[in-house]
Amino acid sequence: MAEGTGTDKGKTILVTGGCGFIGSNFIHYMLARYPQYRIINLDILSYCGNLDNLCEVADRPTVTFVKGDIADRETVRRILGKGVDAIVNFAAESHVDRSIEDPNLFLRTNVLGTQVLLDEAREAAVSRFVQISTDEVYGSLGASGVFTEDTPLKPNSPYAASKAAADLMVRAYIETYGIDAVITRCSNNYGRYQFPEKLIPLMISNALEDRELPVYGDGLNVRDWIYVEDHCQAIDAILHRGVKGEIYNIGGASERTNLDVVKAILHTLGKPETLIRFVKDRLGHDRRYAMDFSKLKNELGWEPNVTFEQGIQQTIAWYVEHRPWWERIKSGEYLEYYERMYGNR
Ligand code: NAD
Ligand code: TDX
Repeated sequence: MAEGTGTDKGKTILVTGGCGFIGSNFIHYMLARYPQYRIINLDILSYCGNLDNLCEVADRPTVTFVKGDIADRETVRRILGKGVDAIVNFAAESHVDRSIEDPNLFLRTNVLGTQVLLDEAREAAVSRFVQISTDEVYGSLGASGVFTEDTPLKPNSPYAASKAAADLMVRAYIETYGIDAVITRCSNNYGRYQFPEKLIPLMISNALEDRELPVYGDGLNVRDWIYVEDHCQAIDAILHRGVKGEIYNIGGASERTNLDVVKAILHTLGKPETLIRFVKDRLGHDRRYAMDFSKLKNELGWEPNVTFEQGIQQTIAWYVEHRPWWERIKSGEYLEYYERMYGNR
């Protein structure tokens, strides 16, 4: 899908899961970068979907919010019937620990929801479908090596398996029906609006409250951290210039152990390392992820701009300055608000 020029009326993009962490950052990014585009945000407002993430742009005439389920065919059909140029599918159950507790919803949303979107995109002849996948589909690395787009899929958690299944469904729709789709596989994101059940916002907010910081196992698991704005830029490049049927790895070139991340947060906030508490390890805990994103760099000219040291400082500053945002979540107040606004969630 070519970029809209300054003179055309712009494209209409359906963003699913736009009230979550990466989806909301992507909507902010797209509104700033392509003011002529129209964005339709389809989000079920699950426990982590938060309209607060978009309150600054809620009044924009170019953004429409639809509360609904990607697995609800009628809703998806109604939206696509209005004329949509591209779909960027962020909507998902995204937390590994929750998938270990109960995989059911992960299959429904991540696999069946994606399949409904693919079906309806095919029916409506949508020009581009971007499936937002994850590095976790490749499984776990030892001390050396990197994931390339050709690394076999070996998901270890129910979450990762559901994302891998969705990727295979996207592939099947490309091969069987010829739909124009691409798959992105990104490493661990961090930045503003991330739900405080994930490592970085949980640790920042716990440290600010002088609560213990629960580190799983020995704390030496390694993740490749990418600043969310860099991820949004990569998706922009792939949405507009990615080649039909291709998979693109996205990474931050910032491998850190969990312990290093937690210590950096404590150090910046001037809090003692005695707040760290080693707890029981996650079941099936992947040891290390590392991404080779040279395909995206060589073919579409993308690479990350923000170093981990810059990004973590900006992120910590945001959570310090936006304490009411995460306090409302941690207290459950925002869920009560949505129940009043939108009824049974
Ligand atoms: P998130 O959990 O913060 O947001 C998910 C959003 O999807 C929420 O707003 C939620 O309400 C919505 N949603 C859930 N079920 C839905 C349904 N049935 N219909 C419509 N909306 C629904 O997740 P995130 O961290 O922003 O991740 C977004 C996507 O990026 C996911 O697909 C995830 O697998 C992928 N991803 C995330 C990371 C990361 O580090 N966070 C890394 C790589 C890939
Ligand atoms: O309390 C914690 N203590 C801890 O040690 C939590 C929540 C996590 N961890 C560890 C587990 C992981 O090794 O920190 C690391 C990061 O954990 P998460 O933030 O839960 O992320 P991860 O499991 O790596 O998955 C994330 O990146 C890939 C996203 O949640 C996924 O949606 C994405 O696909």
